[in-house]
Amino acid sequence: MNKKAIVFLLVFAMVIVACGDTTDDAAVEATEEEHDHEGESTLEQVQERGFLKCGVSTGATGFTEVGDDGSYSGFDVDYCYAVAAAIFGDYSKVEFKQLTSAERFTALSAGEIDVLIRNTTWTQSRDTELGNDFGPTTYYDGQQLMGRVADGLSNSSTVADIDGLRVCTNAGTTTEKNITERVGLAGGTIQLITVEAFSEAIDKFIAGECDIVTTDGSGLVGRRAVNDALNDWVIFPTSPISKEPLGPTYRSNDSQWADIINWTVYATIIADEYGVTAANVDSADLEANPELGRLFGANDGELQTKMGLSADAYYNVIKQVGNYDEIFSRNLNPLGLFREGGDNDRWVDGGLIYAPPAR
Ligand SMILES: N[C@@H](CCC(=O)N[C@@H](CS)C(=O)NCC(=O)O)C(=O)O
Repeated sequence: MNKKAIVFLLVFAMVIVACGDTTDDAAVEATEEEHDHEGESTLEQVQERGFLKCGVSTGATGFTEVGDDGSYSGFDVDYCYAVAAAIFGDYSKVEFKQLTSAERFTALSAGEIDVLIRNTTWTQSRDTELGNDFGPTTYYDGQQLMGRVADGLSNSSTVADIDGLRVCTNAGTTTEKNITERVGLAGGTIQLITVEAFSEAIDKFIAGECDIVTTDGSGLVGRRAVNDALNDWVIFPTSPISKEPLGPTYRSNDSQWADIINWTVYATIIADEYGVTAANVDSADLEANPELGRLFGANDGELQTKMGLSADAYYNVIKQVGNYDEIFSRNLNPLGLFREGGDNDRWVDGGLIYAPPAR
């Protein structure tokens, strides 16, 4: 530990004693580590450490799942793997940190993680007040509600139909703010019950302790898909009550790091535009498609090396993790979530998934 770090820790310890407060060991360690690496870029810190620290959710079907063997999978998890593939040429060099909604931004600002990829909605206050910057939206979502047919609810119900009901969701989310605002506008009142992890909201829902659960539509579809108890539950309204653009989040004013994350996402989108997949990337015609050539390392890979990455960084992303469509399809199609005709379709097909040119 250098001198600065020791002084910092002493001052920090004095503040804690003075306030009679307790603190989170992990946050102290993370801050200590940050000070040890003062002057180093995020990329240098990650490269020196040898792995990426990626913040994911405590469990969101299709987005972050942990198998019995401790292995991670899901749409968000795949984007963590993609960033590791870009940096190390090895997608597996990731340490996942599961975070609840309420914990996520503190963990990011304390340096406990390098990037947050956790069904996180890009909002103005999170962008401007909380010290975050946001990468490209990887999944365009919107908030919906789930309730029981037995309570007279159907998929054509609206927020006006939940007056007087008990509504469960997790804390620290756009979800809790949106529902309160929308119910108020509809002239109703609800009893809002907030829990720490969304799985607790589902447990309460099943136990009959709440009449409605609400979160991003994908979260509801995911839970319903894997839970027999929820088969006769309906998701409404058909048009979501909010916009929830989900994507990677990182500390603000970290331009090189932002570029690395952003272009990892764009690389998966560009590869999808050309139909280049993990299986066929080695036979892609890079001369006939110069944009692909540049993305995959032509001209000594100057587009990538100028960002601090190896020339073949984005080739590795596609080879090891796949393009946007592969990532979407393998994780979300099994739940009944499809791109076709929706916001997550390619821009050329009427959707919003679009990348700037690799040039
Ligand atoms: N997109 C919203 C909601 C995010 C959220 O917490 N979603 C739930 C439902 S998918 C979740 O991830 N739960 C997992 C957890 O609580 O860790 C936000 O950014 O505030």
